[in-house]
Amino acid sequence: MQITNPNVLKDDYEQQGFVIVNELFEKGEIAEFQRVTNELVEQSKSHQKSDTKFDLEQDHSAASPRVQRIKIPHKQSEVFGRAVRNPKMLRVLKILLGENVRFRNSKLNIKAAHGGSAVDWHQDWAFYPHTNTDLLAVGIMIDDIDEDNAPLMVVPQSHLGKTLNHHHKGIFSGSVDLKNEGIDISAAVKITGKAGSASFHHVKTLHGSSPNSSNRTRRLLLFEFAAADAWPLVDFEVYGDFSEYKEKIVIGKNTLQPRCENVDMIMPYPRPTNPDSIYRIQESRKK
Ligand SMILES: O=C(O)CCC(=O)C(=O)O
Repeated sequence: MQITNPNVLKDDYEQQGFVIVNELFEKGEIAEFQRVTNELVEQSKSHQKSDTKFDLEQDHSAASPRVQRIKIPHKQSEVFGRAVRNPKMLRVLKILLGENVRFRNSKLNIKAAHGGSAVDWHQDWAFYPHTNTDLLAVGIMIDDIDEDNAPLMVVPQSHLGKTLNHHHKGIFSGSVDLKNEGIDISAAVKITGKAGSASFHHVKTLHGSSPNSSNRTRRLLLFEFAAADAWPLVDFEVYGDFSEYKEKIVIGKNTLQPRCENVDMIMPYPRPTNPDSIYRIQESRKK
């Protein structure tokens, strides 16, 4: 989709729980993202284990770096820091989230060719409930993504349904047991497009992705945003201290008056032993 008609974009998002905007970022911007991503992967060679900067695959080594996720890329590179306020993206955010919007956090998920871990089906809402559901994640394609290099998959209209159980044996596991929850994912849509294209998915939209069996890397930069009056109910520290919380306003202004919606939520507690990474959290269901 192109942003020719804001009402169509908003209606589509509200009805389906996601929209894709083709080539929102220009070729030059994407070339910068690719350059910086390559530099960060190069840096990962001196990291042996997952830490605050990187989640690493089991077979990661200096000779053959296998990064699962670059954590908080907006803090690791100015290029990503600036991208958080990209005017074309903010224009879309204003249409979808309104006059006052706050940036939450970022991550850059990498699925190396012939590998790359799956991300099991989940709703972001299970990880970070707020006082209302006006939150979304932007997925910016750093590579061309097609059906074969492990696209993000979303279940249309799932944001209109209930909050799903993301617990396993009483512990938060960050993933859904599809059978138990009676979920049919046959209607899932694969989010594909040229590098620079971006998807916007609602915080309650059920989504996931497979391992990458192709011979091409799949890199996806994710930025999370919230309406300014959606206050976090867990993990306030992700936003930083209160002055950073205010600085994270990217459109409009801050408010001290949360808007409280009557929405179902299940708190992501108790935490598993390694709560720092979605990959480690989701492993608990596979054990
Ligand atoms: O990288 C992907 O395909 C999935 C991203 C995602 O849902 C997440 O990291 O929470």
